[in-house]
Amino acid sequence: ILAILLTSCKEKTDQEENNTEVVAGAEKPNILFIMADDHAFQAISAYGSEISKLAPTPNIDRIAKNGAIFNHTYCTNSICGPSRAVILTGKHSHINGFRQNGERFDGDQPTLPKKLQTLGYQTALVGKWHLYGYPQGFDYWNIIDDQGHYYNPDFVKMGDSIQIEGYATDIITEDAISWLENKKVDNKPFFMMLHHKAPHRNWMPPLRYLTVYDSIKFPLPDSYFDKHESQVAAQQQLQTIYDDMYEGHDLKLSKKFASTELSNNPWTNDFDRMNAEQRRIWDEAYLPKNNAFWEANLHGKALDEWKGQRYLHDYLATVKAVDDGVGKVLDYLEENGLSDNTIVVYTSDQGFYLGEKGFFDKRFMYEESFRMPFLIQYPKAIKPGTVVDALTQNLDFAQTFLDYAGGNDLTEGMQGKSIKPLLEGTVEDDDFRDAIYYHYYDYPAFHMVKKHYGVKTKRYKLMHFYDDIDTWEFYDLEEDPNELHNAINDEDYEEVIAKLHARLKELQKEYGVTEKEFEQASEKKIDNNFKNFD
Ligand code: SGN
Ligand code: CA
Repeated sequence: ILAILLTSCKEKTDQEENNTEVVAGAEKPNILFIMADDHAFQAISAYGSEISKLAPTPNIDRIAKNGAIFNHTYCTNSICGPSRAVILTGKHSHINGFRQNGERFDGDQPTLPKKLQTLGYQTALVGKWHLYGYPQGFDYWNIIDDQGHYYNPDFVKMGDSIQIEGYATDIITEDAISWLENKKVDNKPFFMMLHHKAPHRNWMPPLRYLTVYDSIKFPLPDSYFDKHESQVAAQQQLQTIYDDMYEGHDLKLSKKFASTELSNNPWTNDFDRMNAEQRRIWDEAYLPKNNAFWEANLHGKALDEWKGQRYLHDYLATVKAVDDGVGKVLDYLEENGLSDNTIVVYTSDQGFYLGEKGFFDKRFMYEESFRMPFLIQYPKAIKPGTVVDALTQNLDFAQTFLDYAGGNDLTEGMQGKSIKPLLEGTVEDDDFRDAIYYHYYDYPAFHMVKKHYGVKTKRYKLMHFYDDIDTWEFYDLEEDPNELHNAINDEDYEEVIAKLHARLKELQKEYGVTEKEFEQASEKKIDNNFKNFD
């Protein structure tokens, strides 16, 4: 009898296990998409740069440890609104219609959150939006108004304008967690877009980190003083740290010794909106540093290097708060038993310069601004410590999430590819994609980076700057990883360049690029606010 009982008991357990497996297999994963604004991969320690070793991001790194890190994820158009529109639609800028900042996103078109809703998801968006017009496809949304502010920022919450006291990164994190906590329909899977404002310009750290890296001297990139001799468009940009930053607004420098009044500060509202206590703590932290600056009486190269240091200190301190926020959200998922069945992504809307070529900002198809950090965990299906070297793009995100959510039949018209097979090991990295297409349109605009488009393979890059110039650039990234020597006229590469030209044409055809794309797109701009404010 005992034997029979034991056998039947065992059978039951096996059956139960099988049942759980069936249910687990059918269960749709939650998706938590965390995206920062202008977060350079060089400032994430999982990517291993020297700078990030001195200013580590242990919580963002947790995602790579728990899951996978992508080394070759790129945007299609390195600028905020357009990148976000690509992520929402899975379509290139010329198809989704949002080519440059300041345009209005056509929210009536099909988007990822709308499709996930039809698959039974509850959806939420917290933080930066920057597509103008109210978001569609979200059951809950609370967006920062336009670019927003670091201190006491304005939000638009489900249509109502509100100002929230505090620091943007912390507010966004708290609001996201509070939505997770209070979700009305608990048996539905969730899709949340958690979009930080930080570490966007003007890099204002939280009060707790105003002096956090003061004892550290960060290495400036070797190309910090590069003069872009073979690069006409780079010669004409306005995003060089030591030429184009505003001493007050960007570098938080005082007008003179012993003063807390900021030097050149065209957008006073970033500081003026701090309350008296916040401003007191801020001034207490910056006054001694600014005094030390004035006492040092720096000129020339030393002054330029000081600017690079101040920039890195502030930028990385804002990153540290983002990392805290990621830690809080991961802890929340773990403590509430949600971790196993939740896909967590960490990325940025584009890359960013931390002094490479002397630059800040983004826009160029050069690696630092073109490449995005991309880390993903899904304990149920992704092996911890996975490294992916395939060429992937923000164009792929929508299809990837739909794939995981069981929505492969909802991808019509999308132009990317799900990366799920890469994570499951059913497609080899090198077989995923041989080349990617890029097109940047936002000119004339802030920083005056010329319009350009191009093609990139793992090893080579070909780009064409057009509109009021007509120059081609070519790089062999194995030989010249920092892209300092435009080799377009190098005869040794004639054949390679010809092949890239042909591949570029093919990609343009495949993605539906027409001649129209190369006409002036400026007339569509509604935000004309790009002049240099000197
Ligand atoms: C602001 C910044 C620019 C930045 C654009 C676009 N100036 O205008 O430096 O390039 O946003 O950034 S600021 O001093 O006002 O911050 S994006 O990430 O939104 O595309
Ligand atoms: Ca951005």
